[in-house]
Amino acid sequence: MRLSRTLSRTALLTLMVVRWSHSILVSPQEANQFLNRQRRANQVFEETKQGHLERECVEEKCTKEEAREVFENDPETDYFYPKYLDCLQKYGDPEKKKQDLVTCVHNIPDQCSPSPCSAIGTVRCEDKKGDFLCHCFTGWTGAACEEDVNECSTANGGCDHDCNNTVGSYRCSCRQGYRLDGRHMCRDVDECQDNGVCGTARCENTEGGFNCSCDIGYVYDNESKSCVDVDECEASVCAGECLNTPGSFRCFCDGRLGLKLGQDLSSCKNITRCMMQSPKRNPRSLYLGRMFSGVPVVRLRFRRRVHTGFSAEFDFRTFDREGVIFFAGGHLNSSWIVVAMHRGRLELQLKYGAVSRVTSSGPVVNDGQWRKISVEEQGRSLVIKIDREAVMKIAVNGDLFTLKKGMHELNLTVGGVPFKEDRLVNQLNPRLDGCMKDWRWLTGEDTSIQETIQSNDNMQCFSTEVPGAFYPGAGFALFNITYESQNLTVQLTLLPLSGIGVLFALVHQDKVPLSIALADYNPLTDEWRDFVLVSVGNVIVASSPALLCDGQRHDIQVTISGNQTSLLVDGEAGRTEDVEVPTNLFSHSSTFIGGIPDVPLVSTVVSAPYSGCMEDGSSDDAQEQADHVENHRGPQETVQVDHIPAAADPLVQQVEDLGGCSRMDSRRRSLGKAPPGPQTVSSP
Ligand SMILES: *[C@@H]1O[C@H](CO)[C@@H](O)[C@H](O)[C@H]1NC(C)=O
Ligand SMILES: *[C@@H]1O[C@H](CO)[C@@H](O)[C@H](O)[C@H]1NC(C)=O
Ligand SMILES: *[C@@H]1O[C@H](CO)[C@@H](O)[C@H](O)[C@H]1NC(C)=O
Ligand SMILES: *[C@@H]1O[C@H](CO)[C@@H](O)[C@H](O)[C@H]1NC(C)=O
Ligand SMILES: *[C@@H]1O[C@H](CO)[C@@H](O)[C@H](O)[C@H]1NC(C)=O
Ligand SMILES: *[C@@H]1O[C@H](CO)[C@@H](O)[C@H](O)[C@H]1NC(C)=O
Ligand SMILES: *[C@@H]1O[C@H](CO)[C@@H](O)[C@H](O)[C@H]1NC(C)=O
Ligand SMILES: *[C@@H]1O[C@H](CO)[C@@H](O)[C@H](O)[C@H]1NC(C)=O
Ligand SMILES: *[C@@H]1O[C@H](CO)[C@@H](O)[C@H](O)[C@H]1NC(C)=O
Ligand SMILES: [Ca+2]
Ligand SMILES: [Ca+2]
Ligand SMILES: [Ca+2]
Repeated sequence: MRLSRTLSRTALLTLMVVRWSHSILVSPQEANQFLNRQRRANQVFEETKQGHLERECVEEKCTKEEAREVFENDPETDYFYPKYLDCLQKYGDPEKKKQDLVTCVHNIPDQCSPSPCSAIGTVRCEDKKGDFLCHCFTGWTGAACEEDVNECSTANGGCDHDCNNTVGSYRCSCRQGYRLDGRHMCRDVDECQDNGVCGTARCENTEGGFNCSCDIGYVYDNESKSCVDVDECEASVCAGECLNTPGSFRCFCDGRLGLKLGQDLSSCKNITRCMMQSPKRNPRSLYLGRMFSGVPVVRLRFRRRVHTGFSAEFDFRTFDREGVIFFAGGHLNSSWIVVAMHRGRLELQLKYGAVSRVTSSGPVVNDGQWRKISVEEQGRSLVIKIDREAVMKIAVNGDLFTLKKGMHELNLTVGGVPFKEDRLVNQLNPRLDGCMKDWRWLTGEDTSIQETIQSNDNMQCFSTEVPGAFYPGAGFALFNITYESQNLTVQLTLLPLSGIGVLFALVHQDKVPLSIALADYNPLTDEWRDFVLVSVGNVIVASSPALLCDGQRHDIQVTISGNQTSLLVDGEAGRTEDVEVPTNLFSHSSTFIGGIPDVPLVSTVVSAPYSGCMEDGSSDDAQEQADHVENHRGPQETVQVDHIPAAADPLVQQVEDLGGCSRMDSRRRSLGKAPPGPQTVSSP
């Protein structure tokens, strides 16, 4: 057939029919059916015309008029006839090559044979009267359907994103992050479906992309495909020191400079005392422990024209076990007596010329109770009474007074001796943390000493009885305690003046393996309120919210026993975290009370020195304790099992003024600054 000549099967197979807003891919079968329908309608007319032409112009030679009868129109006749004459000329002898002539003539009137239409863009070539019409597939245009339609030039070809014109068609494409849905629509690709796209980070699908995100404090690293910690400390986020932590950071302010962390967790603020005033003092009392090194707090000199015996009477109270109450007499080589506390009892040391003697007798009196003590020369005896009951009666041979230019002279010092303490008959630490009131020296009223004390707060005792040492909020006490067991109990009784401060700390090199402190912020729970914190380094092990700065005494007990840490504040158990305490470091650590030394700020939670009264008692296991104490204190001392560090000598005490709480252990010695000189008062 002729049509099959013009429309090759291979061309059909490649054709695609594209319509305006939606496209149809026409299968070869569908295309064939469509073309066959068109062909059948044409065929009827064509075949009639061909028969006619055969008869009129092939079997015999026709004139132009005869030809017009076949075509029934002029344009086709005009088109046909000259070409007919050419055929005759070419294949003129009808007898010889009839078939060639037949073919030549038959082909003349069909302008679609051969087809002038583009093979690829044409559905069908329609033969017209002396003309032809190419019917184009969608996507093609032009007289011969040879021209591609640029679909993209109109409304972007209906494409969501990009339109790419192609020969005979067009193609929509999508920008990165999208994929084609159908032929025109672009849909977001859910990249998170691919599990590896963000590695270990969180994947969030977004329109046109995706986001690998991390928790606050972390940033996504697209190289390792993971979340990495932000080192906030690289930017100066802290007014004080900065510690970077996984996912966060912590600021530390130097408590040793009086600073604490502000509520914004980055600025530093001044530490203020919660109790603006020190505990009330009794202006009619004399505090004996004010001087660190045990020099006297009061010096008196008596001159009498008439000889009298020595007598002294006073009320006295102490928790201290050791120290000088008073000295009376002349110079070192003449006669003198010292009344002291030793191992909790009264002790009399005396020197009359060449004779030295030490006597100790009576009950234990360092229980914090007031006692009336009197010392009196009666004839050739010295009688010492406690609460009017004689506890010592010692025969003496000599006079405590020295006759100088007709005057009987006597020196009297309180709270210390007027010479070096190593000249005492029986060695003891002269500093006595005790309180005296209602004193009568040599029966005389002394108004000048009363006036001096009343005008000087530091010379007075606190009126409330608070056992323990006074920590003024500067410095610390350092003890040499050997922890032989890894079980530890620390017992503290305190009356704080500030809600922030280190109570107890074990320090090993730059580390603080254990600390007990008061704080106004708990970094673990992020709570701003008063806390007792037990920490290992800067990690909280136990905590207890407790308002301790209320003018009352409070008890804190921390026990570390095997794996267990417990915190009791006034008997109430605190919250304990599941943190292992490095008990193996205890034996290598130094014990600091009331503050920490110059360790890095970030190595512990609280660095501020404690301010207030504190009585400390910490121990390792009781049996260990006893052994340790005996080694430490020498065989002649008794062992006080419930009070180990308090019984030990501090090596360094960087506390400026320890006047205060009613008990200050006498064995504490100052290796720090020398205290100011004693108050000297003369009496007639
Ligand atoms: C458009 O399509 C042609 C043929 O498929 C391709 O070669 C060309 O890269 C495409 N251009 C764009 C911009 O997509
Ligand atoms: C990814 O998420 C972060 C945090 O939610 C946001 O700041 C950022 O703009 C997001 N990026 C993209 C590309 O969505
Ligand atoms: C990581 O991100 C940066 C900038 O955002 C980019 O220049 C780099 O090519 C990305 N690397 C990878 C592995 O994706
Ligand atoms: C903090 O104390 C310092 C000195 O002790 C003082 O100069 C400063 O003004 C105080 N700051 C505040 C906010 O009280
Ligand atoms: C009393 O002490 C002063 C100064 O310490 C000294 O000069 C004086 O000699 C002492 N008196 C007696 C009687 O020893
Ligand atoms: C005390 O006696 C010693 C010798 O026993 C003597 O060297 C010293 O100078 C005397 N001191 C006084 C103050 O008399
Ligand atoms: C601490 O005590 C131990 C044993 O009691 C002793 O060996 C050591 O020398 C002491 N250290 C100091 C600095 O006193
Ligand atoms: C520490 O205490 C635990 C529990 O009370 C006990 O089992 C353990 O034996 C103690 N360890 C030492 C060394 O005393
Ligand atoms: C500490 O506790 C853990 C489990 O809670 C246990 O496995 C471990 O043996 C304990 N260690 C000690 C020294 O008790
Ligand atoms: Ca096109
Ligand atoms: Ca996406
Ligand atoms: Ca961080």
